[in-house]
Amino acid sequence: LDIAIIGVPMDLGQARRGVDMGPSAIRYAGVVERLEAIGHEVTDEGDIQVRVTKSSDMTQTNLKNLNEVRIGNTKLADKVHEVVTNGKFPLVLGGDHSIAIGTLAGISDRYKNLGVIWYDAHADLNTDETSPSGNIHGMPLAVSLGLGHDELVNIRGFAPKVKPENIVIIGARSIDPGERELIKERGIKVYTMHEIDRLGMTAVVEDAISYLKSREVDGVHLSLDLDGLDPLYTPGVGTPVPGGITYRESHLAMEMLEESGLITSAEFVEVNPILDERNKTADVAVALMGSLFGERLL
Ligand code: DIR
Ligand code: MN
Ligand code: MN
Ligand code: MN
Repeated sequence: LDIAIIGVPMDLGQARRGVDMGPSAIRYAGVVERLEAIGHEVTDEGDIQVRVTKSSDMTQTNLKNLNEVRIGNTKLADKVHEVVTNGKFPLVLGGDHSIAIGTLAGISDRYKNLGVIWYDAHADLNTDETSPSGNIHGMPLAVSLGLGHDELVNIRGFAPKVKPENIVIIGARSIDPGERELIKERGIKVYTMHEIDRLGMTAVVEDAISYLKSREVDGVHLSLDLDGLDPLYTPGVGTPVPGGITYRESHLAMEMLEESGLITSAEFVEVNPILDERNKTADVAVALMGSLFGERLL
């Protein structure tokens, strides 16, 4: 593959500082070298500029940092679109999960029937009306469905970016009331920790793959929030939730996704080195990328 790495030092979609250093931590953990060793062509496109000086929030809204989150995501969307248009595989490094708004906006006019795998402890399906926190990192999947604040929904001038029936959530264990309603109303496919415990990760990923194939998707974006894993393995995240996916299950999932040949773009988000233990979370992110991009022991 021809992989283009894009860093997004975004920390304005949630309340804890430090997640803007995620892209640096992941680079420090050796992402470029790791993917090159597999045999891929890797270009580091650098970071998207996020914090803008003299930006004021003119909009009446309960969403935190709406203006800067919108501007950062607009820049990211344009960059991702450029990379995809040039035939490269976008690998986006976060930053908080609000950046999925820009990533999906950039990909989705190339893939008209895009599938999305959302690997996360959370559903990220809140809107400006349902959000208990006002944090935009809890909203990107809803925004991509065309739900929520207009300024986020309409990035790159079209909406929605994704169809609800093309979404698969894996690892959910913290879902807010408004999100639960939306999941039921739109029939979004969710494998909670219950299904992972009960069926095992192999069956869950097999099922997710055949579901997306039955939807006849023309590409699949993997959006991996490191808090999808148990905080035992990825302590460097802003909103850890106990009872999560293990390190081995996550490698297995990545290997199965690689074998499926379905994945056409990916992002790894919510790495916060300030909250981490010796860059453990970034190391796990890079190890999982190894599996996702075809690293094998033998
Ligand atoms: C919560 C937390 N559902 C919210 N969301 C998080 O604020 O909307 N997403 N942490 O990753
Ligand atoms: Mn998330
Ligand atoms: Mn285009
Ligand atoms: Mn999460």
